[in-house]
Amino acid sequence: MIKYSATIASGGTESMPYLFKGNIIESIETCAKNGFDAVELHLRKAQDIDRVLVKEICDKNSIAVSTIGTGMGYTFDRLYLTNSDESKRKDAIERLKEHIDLASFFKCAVIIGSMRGRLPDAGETESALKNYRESLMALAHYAEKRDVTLLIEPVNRYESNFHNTSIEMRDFLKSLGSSKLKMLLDTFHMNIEEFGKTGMYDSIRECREVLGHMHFADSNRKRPGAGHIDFAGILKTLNDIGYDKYIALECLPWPEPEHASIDGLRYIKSLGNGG
Ligand code: LER
Ligand code: MN
Repeated sequence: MIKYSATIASGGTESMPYLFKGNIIESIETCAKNGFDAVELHLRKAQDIDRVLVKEICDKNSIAVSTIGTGMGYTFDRLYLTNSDESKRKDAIERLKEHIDLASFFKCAVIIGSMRGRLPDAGETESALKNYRESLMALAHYAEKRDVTLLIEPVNRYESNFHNTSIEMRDFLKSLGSSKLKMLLDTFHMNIEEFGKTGMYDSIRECREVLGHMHFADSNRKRPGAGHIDFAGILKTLNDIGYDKYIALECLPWPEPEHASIDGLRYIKSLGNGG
């Protein structure tokens, strides 16, 4: 059965698509009260939270941690895996290893989206891709030993300039051949990058073997139902392929966090299995 998660962050700017920003403990309690099965924790650093306390609060409120989001490591600290500067690339790998350790504690998965980085606009593309591939393999080996899944996310062309589509990402992940490397599909990015009218559905079908997580946001990055993405069609496709993992609402807290989370969840649930 599909489970629902809400994005919560220890900080972040207004434009970041996390439902709740600020006090993690209060956010967990609110998400549990409002019917979410889990929270997706977006952290700049693994050390930003008291993991024992967070686990205690989750257990007390019967809510899980589905995933750890790492994008703030890129936004605030410019840490990324395609970096040609070896020492900075190592810092990015170390930061992600700390997230993997935290995920092993919560028995959840780690997202690598923005921290993939970009390829240089001219020259050095091959070496940046090589750095990226090697970094990801090192992280996959680290994650395999800790039984943690890494969710690699295609993001749209305005945020990165490689592996923007699901098929490119699927083929790349298959070429790496680690059972702990899975793909995260985000409807906001898919709406920009996938091909044709049925592109989003076809992509989900084509990627079913590697699909490990979903982010739901509407075309305007507001909660599902606030834009023009056909979530009934997406839910139907997910049900057709037997998807039984998490859907996390990674969307703007518009008009305010509680309204957005309650309304977004109610809207998706009202669509059932998409008909
Ligand atoms: C960024 O746009 C995004 O969708 C995040 O999930 C990536 O870390
Ligand atoms: Mn996302």
